[in-house]
Amino acid sequence: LKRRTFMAAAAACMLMSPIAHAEYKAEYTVSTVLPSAFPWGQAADKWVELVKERSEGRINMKIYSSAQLVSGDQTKEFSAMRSGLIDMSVGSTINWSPQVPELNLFSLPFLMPDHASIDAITQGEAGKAVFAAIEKRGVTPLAWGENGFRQLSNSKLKVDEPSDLQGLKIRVVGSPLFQDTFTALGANPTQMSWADAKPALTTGAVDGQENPLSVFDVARIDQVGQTHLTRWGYMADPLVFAVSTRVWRQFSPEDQQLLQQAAIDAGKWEIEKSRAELEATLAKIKERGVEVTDLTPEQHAAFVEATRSVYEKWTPRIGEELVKQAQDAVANR
Ligand code: X2X
Repeated sequence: LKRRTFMAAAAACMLMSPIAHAEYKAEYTVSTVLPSAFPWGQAADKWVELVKERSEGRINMKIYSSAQLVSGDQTKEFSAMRSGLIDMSVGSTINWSPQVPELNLFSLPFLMPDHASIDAITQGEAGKAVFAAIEKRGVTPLAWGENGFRQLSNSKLKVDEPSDLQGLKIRVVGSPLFQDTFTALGANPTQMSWADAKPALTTGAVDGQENPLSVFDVARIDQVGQTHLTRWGYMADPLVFAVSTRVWRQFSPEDQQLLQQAAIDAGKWEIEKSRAELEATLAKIKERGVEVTDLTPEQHAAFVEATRSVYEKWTPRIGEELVKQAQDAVANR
């Protein structure tokens, strides 16, 4: 009898222990824009897999790609997470920048010349400041991933100087900074979601677009007439693994730690993988007959000069101090 009482007490204890957390949802929604065929989707897959494994099935996440939880409007993802409509996300800094102005940092033309610069920013003081800005707005950021350096494609001509862009209709993401950058270059930018981008390229409603090589490759942008590609690397969009703060608070400290470590590991894995694949991706794109243009230092300088006004206009909106921290990180990388 004594033994039985002990067992019952132990069982009751287990039920009440923080590990049981009966109030957890059966499944947490994870929003992404790009699905599993892309590095972005793979980053989310990895996170979900690691969390499931390490929590021994206690925490289950389900990915909804193509921004379907916000009807394809990727610029609404952050607000939906903040309000708790979406539990978690692996999202691009570009898509969240309308709600978090500091995220425009990464879109400043030619701020980051290489991968080491991205890392110097995200892994340093500037990265911490960016995470604090996200946190302040009701979303808890956990780790960094990478969509990548965005390269310019079009169906009309080889682009190696700003004047080549004169009058070209370019699809850009729904962020005002992009509108400014392409306007400064003399192009005719049109904001639209990713869902609308490929149809617009197909019909010729737009002449060009900008996205990382992996996106150009997997989405087969070459098949919709995009035969010219310029590797100008004018900006790169990191991905952020994040949880709605309302949802975050419901997890035990141990599980918060588990979720964050899994995001860090998934992000590192995805960043390494997507960088390692770049050369092969480039070769594949060339094999498909796309004309790939690299800029000479002089041509590069002309693009920097042509977009300087955008850099200057947006610096105060992002925050002078944050931009300075990022510039220092790049200089000292
Ligand atoms: O819409 C795009 O271009 C994409 C898929 O790269 C982003 O979501 C930023």
